[in-house]
Amino acid sequence: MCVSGISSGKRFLSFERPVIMGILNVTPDSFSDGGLWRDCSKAYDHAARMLEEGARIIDVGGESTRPGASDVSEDEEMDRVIPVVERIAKKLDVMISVDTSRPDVITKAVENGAHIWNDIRALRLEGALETAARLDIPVILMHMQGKPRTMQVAPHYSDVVKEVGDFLTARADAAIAAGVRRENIIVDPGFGFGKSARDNFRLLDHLQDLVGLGYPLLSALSRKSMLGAATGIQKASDRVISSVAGHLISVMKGAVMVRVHDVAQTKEALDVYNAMTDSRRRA
Ligand code: YH5
Repeated sequence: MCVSGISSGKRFLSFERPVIMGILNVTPDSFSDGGLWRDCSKAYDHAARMLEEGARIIDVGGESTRPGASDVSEDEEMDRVIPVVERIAKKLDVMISVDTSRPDVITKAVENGAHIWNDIRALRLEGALETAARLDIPVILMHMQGKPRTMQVAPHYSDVVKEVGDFLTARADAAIAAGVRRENIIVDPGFGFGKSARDNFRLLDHLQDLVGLGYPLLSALSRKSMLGAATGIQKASDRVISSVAGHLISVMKGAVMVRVHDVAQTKEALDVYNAMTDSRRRA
């Protein structure tokens, strides 16, 4: 199946070239960038910078999903996310996704200008399927084994690629049954969510099988510990080159979106990929 892009409101995003989604953490305890962007104007400035560097989507997230992180109340998540979404939507020409599992948070975010629902729980919270159908916006369905707090305790699979593929198909089927349009579904293997380093690299190696499910695929391994396992680099913010490598591999296996901290460096690598694929089209 060939999906040309996604639409939300008046916006269209083409998948003819790989799309960079820039990560905007609005958590006070985000461990990868120290939660530097909690303050609304700092967050806005970072979004503007990622847009300049080549991001086509800004992913705003107010829930820390780091293993062992404390739960964030819905009010707290709203307070973190909504002002930032509103400001970006008013001022920047960019699509906005919101990294949330809560139907009321995405509803409010969409009222304030958000375009895409990025749900690490793949619409499994109560009311989520119905809300996705009602909002009629693109939704990212991610695989996770277990729950954020405990998912890295003892991840286990007999065939990780098959299990992740079956899960994503089942969630896409559930979404469609609830009234979500097929064109609005994006899938994501969920690197690092209840997976050992070996599981993660097996998924990366077989990413084309998941692309074969027939939905656009997002790869999100930016700065994650699987890269530390491969390189020995302990500090997450030092995993820039390994992140770029992992995302480039993903795109070469058919991913159409990459979720990254380091937009400029990712753009530089994808420019090379794009020059190569463009050479197939033009003389
Ligand atoms: C994802 O995979 N992940 S939040 C651990 C790290 C670095 C980064 C240092 N939201 C995903 O970004 N949404 C998050 O190690 C996501 N897919 C989608 N769709 C975790 C994160 C991170 C975790």
